[in-house]
Amino acid sequence: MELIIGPRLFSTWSLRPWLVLRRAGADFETREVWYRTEAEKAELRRLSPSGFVPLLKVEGETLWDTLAISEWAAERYPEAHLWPIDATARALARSATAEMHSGFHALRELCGMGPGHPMAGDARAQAPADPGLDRDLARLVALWRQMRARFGAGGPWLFGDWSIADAFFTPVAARVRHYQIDLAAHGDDGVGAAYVAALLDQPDFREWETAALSPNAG
Ligand SMILES: N[C@@H](CCC(=O)N[C@@H](CS)C(=O)NCC(=O)O)C(=O)O
Repeated sequence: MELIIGPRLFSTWSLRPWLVLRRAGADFETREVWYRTEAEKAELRRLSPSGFVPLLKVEGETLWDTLAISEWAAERYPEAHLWPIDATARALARSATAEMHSGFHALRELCGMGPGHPMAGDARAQAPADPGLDRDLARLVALWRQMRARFGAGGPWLFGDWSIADAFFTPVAARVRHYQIDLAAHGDDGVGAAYVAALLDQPDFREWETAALSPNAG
Protein backbone atom coordinates (compact mmCIF):
# COMPACT_ATOMS: atom_id res chain seq x y z
CA MET A 1 0.00 0.00 0.00
CA GLU A 2 1.36 3.41 -0.95
CA LEU A 3 0.17 6.88 0.03
CA ILE A 4 1.20 9.47 -2.51
CA ILE A 5 1.41 12.87 -0.88
CA GLY A 6 2.28 16.44 -1.80
CA PRO A 7 5.18 18.31 -0.21
CA ARG A 8 5.14 17.65 3.53
CA LEU A 9 6.03 21.28 4.16
CA PHE A 10 2.83 22.60 2.63
CA SER A 11 0.33 19.88 1.78
CA THR A 12 -2.26 20.11 4.50
CA TRP A 13 -4.51 17.69 2.65
CA SER A 14 -1.79 15.05 2.52
CA LEU A 15 -1.17 15.22 6.25
CA ARG A 16 -4.72 14.17 7.08
CA PRO A 17 -4.87 10.65 5.60
CA TRP A 18 -1.24 10.06 6.58
CA LEU A 19 -2.23 10.62 10.23
CA VAL A 20 -5.30 8.43 9.76
CA LEU A 21 -3.30 5.53 8.29
CA ARG A 22 -0.75 5.85 11.08
CA ARG A 23 -3.49 5.64 13.70
CA ALA A 24 -5.03 2.71 11.83
CA GLY A 25 -1.75 0.83 12.21
CA ALA A 26 -1.64 0.35 8.43
CA ASP A 27 1.52 -0.96 6.79
CA PHE A 28 2.14 1.63 4.08
CA GLU A 29 4.85 3.43 2.15
CA THR A 30 4.79 7.19 1.62
CA ARG A 31 5.84 8.82 -1.66
CA GLU A 32 6.20 12.60 -1.73
CA VAL A 33 5.62 14.31 -5.07
CA TRP A 34 6.07 17.98 -5.95
CA TYR A 35 4.28 19.94 -8.66
CA ARG A 36 6.47 22.96 -9.36
CA THR A 37 7.78 22.21 -12.85
CA GLU A 38 5.86 21.21 -15.98
CA ALA A 39 7.46 17.75 -15.77
CA GLU A 40 6.34 17.35 -12.14
CA LYS A 41 2.82 18.52 -13.03
CA ALA A 42 2.65 16.05 -15.91
CA GLU A 43 3.76 13.25 -13.58
CA LEU A 44 1.04 14.23 -11.07
CA ARG A 45 -1.60 14.13 -13.83
CA ARG A 46 -0.33 10.69 -14.83
CA LEU A 47 -0.58 9.41 -11.25
CA SER A 48 -3.80 11.09 -10.21
CA PRO A 49 -7.26 10.80 -11.76
CA SER A 50 -8.27 14.15 -10.24
CA GLY A 51 -4.90 15.85 -10.71
CA PHE A 52 -4.61 16.20 -6.91
CA VAL A 53 -2.89 14.47 -4.04
CA PRO A 54 -3.22 12.65 -1.69
CA LEU A 55 -3.80 9.30 -3.35
CA LEU A 56 -3.83 5.83 -1.84
CA LYS A 57 -2.68 2.96 -4.02
CA VAL A 58 -4.13 -0.20 -2.54
CA GLU A 59 -5.24 -3.60 -3.79
CA GLY A 60 -4.82 -2.59 -7.43
CA GLU A 61 -6.92 0.56 -7.07
CA THR A 62 -6.12 4.24 -6.73
CA LEU A 63 -8.25 6.01 -4.12
CA TRP A 64 -8.33 9.80 -4.09
CA ASP A 65 -9.53 12.53 -1.77
CA THR A 66 -8.69 12.79 1.92
CA LEU A 67 -12.14 12.00 3.20
CA ALA A 68 -12.61 8.97 0.94
CA ILE A 69 -9.23 7.57 1.98
CA SER A 70 -10.08 8.16 5.64
CA GLU A 71 -13.46 6.43 5.28
CA TRP A 72 -11.75 3.52 3.53
CA ALA A 73 -9.32 3.23 6.47
CA ALA A 74 -12.17 3.33 8.99
CA GLU A 75 -13.83 0.37 7.22
CA ARG A 76 -10.62 -1.55 6.60
CA TYR A 77 -9.31 -1.17 10.20
CA PRO A 78 -12.45 -1.32 12.38
CA GLU A 79 -10.43 -2.30 15.45
CA ALA A 80 -8.65 1.09 15.32
CA HIS A 81 -11.97 2.90 15.99
CA LEU A 82 -11.07 5.80 13.71
CA TRP A 83 -14.59 7.15 14.29
CA PRO A 84 -16.03 7.39 17.85
CA ILE A 85 -17.77 4.25 19.11
CA ASP A 86 -20.81 6.14 20.43
CA ALA A 87 -23.31 6.67 17.60
CA THR A 88 -24.11 10.29 18.48
CA ALA A 89 -20.45 11.23 18.86
CA ARG A 90 -19.75 9.42 15.58
CA ALA A 91 -22.41 11.37 13.69
CA LEU A 92 -21.11 14.66 15.09
CA ALA A 93 -17.48 13.70 14.39
CA ARG A 94 -18.48 13.06 10.78
CA SER A 95 -20.26 16.44 10.70
CA ALA A 96 -17.21 18.28 12.07
CA THR A 97 -14.91 16.46 9.64
CA ALA A 98 -17.17 17.19 6.68
CA GLU A 99 -17.40 20.85 7.69
CA MET A 100 -13.59 21.04 7.70
CA HIS A 101 -13.37 19.18 4.40
CA SER A 102 -15.77 21.49 2.59
CA GLY A 103 -15.73 24.73 4.59
CA PHE A 104 -13.61 27.31 6.40
CA HIS A 105 -12.79 28.93 3.06
CA ALA A 106 -11.57 32.24 4.48
CA LEU A 107 -9.21 30.47 6.86
CA ARG A 108 -7.86 28.36 4.02
CA GLU A 109 -7.45 31.22 1.59
CA LEU A 110 -6.18 33.94 3.91
CA CYS A 111 -4.04 31.70 6.10
CA GLY A 112 -2.79 29.37 3.40
CA MET A 113 0.10 26.97 3.65
CA GLY A 114 2.48 27.09 0.71
CA PRO A 115 5.87 28.40 -0.31
CA GLY A 116 6.75 31.01 2.32
CA HIS A 117 4.14 29.59 4.68
CA PRO A 118 5.35 26.16 5.79
CA MET A 119 3.42 23.93 8.19
CA ALA A 120 6.66 23.01 9.94
CA GLY A 121 9.53 24.93 11.48
CA ASP A 122 9.75 28.27 13.23
CA ALA A 123 8.65 30.62 10.46
CA ARG A 124 5.72 32.74 11.61
CA ALA A 125 3.36 35.15 9.86
CA GLN A 126 0.55 37.53 10.79
CA ALA A 127 -3.08 36.67 10.02
CA PRO A 128 -4.77 39.45 8.02
CA ALA A 129 -7.73 41.36 9.48
CA ASP A 130 -10.82 40.06 7.69
CA PRO A 131 -14.46 39.60 8.76
CA GLY A 132 -14.76 36.25 6.95
CA LEU A 133 -11.68 34.97 8.75
CA ASP A 134 -13.10 36.20 12.06
CA ARG A 135 -16.32 34.27 11.35
CA ASP A 136 -14.40 31.10 10.53
CA LEU A 137 -12.30 31.38 13.69
CA ALA A 138 -15.31 32.06 15.91
CA ARG A 139 -17.08 29.03 14.40
CA LEU A 140 -14.00 26.87 14.89
CA VAL A 141 -13.64 27.85 18.52
CA ALA A 142 -17.37 27.31 19.18
CA LEU A 143 -17.28 23.89 17.53
CA TRP A 144 -14.20 22.80 19.47
CA ARG A 145 -15.58 24.04 22.79
CA GLN A 146 -18.94 22.32 22.25
CA MET A 147 -17.49 18.96 21.24
CA ARG A 148 -14.80 18.96 23.92
CA ALA A 149 -17.42 19.84 26.57
CA ARG A 150 -19.80 17.09 25.44
CA PHE A 151 -17.43 14.28 24.48
CA GLY A 152 -13.89 15.23 25.50
CA ALA A 153 -13.82 13.83 29.04
CA GLY A 154 -12.05 10.60 28.05
CA GLY A 155 -8.98 12.22 26.50
CA PRO A 156 -7.41 15.30 24.92
CA TRP A 157 -9.02 14.88 21.50
CA LEU A 158 -12.14 16.47 20.07
CA PHE A 159 -14.27 13.44 20.94
CA GLY A 160 -12.13 12.17 23.82
CA ASP A 161 -10.41 9.31 22.00
CA TRP A 162 -8.52 10.19 18.82
CA SER A 163 -10.67 10.18 15.68
CA ILE A 164 -10.53 11.17 12.03
CA ALA A 165 -11.84 14.59 13.09
CA ASP A 166 -8.51 15.20 14.84
CA ALA A 167 -6.61 14.38 11.65
CA PHE A 168 -8.73 16.93 9.80
CA PHE A 169 -8.08 19.65 12.38
CA THR A 170 -4.33 19.06 12.73
CA PRO A 171 -3.45 21.30 9.76
CA VAL A 172 -5.70 23.96 11.29
CA ALA A 173 -3.54 23.81 14.42
CA ALA A 174 -0.50 24.36 12.20
CA ARG A 175 -2.23 27.41 10.69
CA VAL A 176 -3.08 28.79 14.14
CA ARG A 177 0.57 28.44 15.13
CA HIS A 178 2.05 29.81 11.90
CA TYR A 179 -0.31 32.79 11.71
CA GLN A 180 -0.05 33.43 15.48
CA ILE A 181 -3.83 33.44 15.85
CA ASP A 182 -5.09 34.42 19.30
CA LEU A 183 -8.05 32.10 19.79
CA ALA A 184 -9.09 33.99 22.95
CA ALA A 185 -9.96 36.93 20.69
CA HIS A 186 -12.44 34.60 18.95
CA GLY A 187 -14.25 33.28 22.02
CA ASP A 188 -11.81 30.71 23.34
CA ASP A 189 -11.70 30.07 27.07
CA GLY A 190 -8.53 27.98 26.82
CA VAL A 191 -10.17 24.79 25.53
CA GLY A 192 -9.34 25.60 21.92
CA ALA A 193 -5.75 26.56 22.71
CA ALA A 194 -5.27 23.32 24.68
CA TYR A 195 -6.70 21.32 21.78
CA VAL A 196 -4.34 23.06 19.33
CA ALA A 197 -1.41 22.26 21.63
CA ALA A 198 -2.48 18.58 21.79
CA LEU A 199 -2.72 18.38 18.00
CA LEU A 200 0.72 19.94 17.51
CA ASP A 201 2.21 17.63 20.12
CA GLN A 202 1.07 14.40 18.42
CA PRO A 203 4.17 12.23 17.91
CA ASP A 204 2.98 11.44 14.38
CA PHE A 205 2.69 15.14 13.55
CA ARG A 206 6.13 15.81 15.01
CA GLU A 207 7.53 13.00 12.87
CA TRP A 208 5.88 14.58 9.79
CA GLU A 209 7.44 17.95 10.67
CA THR A 210 10.88 16.43 11.09
CA ALA A 211 10.61 14.74 7.71
CA ALA A 212 9.32 17.98 6.14
CA LEU A 213 12.34 19.87 7.43
CA SER A 214 14.91 17.22 6.57
CA PRO A 215 17.44 18.30 3.92
CA ASN A 216 16.36 15.38 1.74
CA ALA A 217 12.69 16.35 1.77
CA GLY A 218 11.26 16.68 -1.70
N1 LIG B 1 -10.47 17.82 -1.80
C1 LIG B 1 -9.15 17.28 -2.05
C2 LIG B 1 -8.13 18.42 -2.11
C3 LIG B 1 -6.76 17.95 -2.49
C4 LIG B 1 -5.81 19.10 -2.85
O1 LIG B 1 -6.21 20.28 -2.98
N2 LIG B 1 -4.51 18.76 -2.99
C5 LIG B 1 -3.47 19.71 -3.38
C6 LIG B 1 -2.27 19.56 -2.46
S1 LIG B 1 -2.59 20.05 -0.80
C7 LIG B 1 -2.94 19.37 -4.77
O2 LIG B 1 -2.93 18.21 -5.14
N3 LIG B 1 -2.50 20.34 -5.55
C8 LIG B 1 -1.93 20.07 -6.84
C9 LIG B 1 -1.90 21.27 -7.73
O3 LIG B 1 -2.34 22.32 -7.28
O4 LIG B 1 -1.40 21.13 -8.86
C10 LIG B 1 -8.84 16.25 -0.97
O5 LIG B 1 -9.49 16.33 0.08
O6 LIG B 1 -8.01 15.35 -1.17
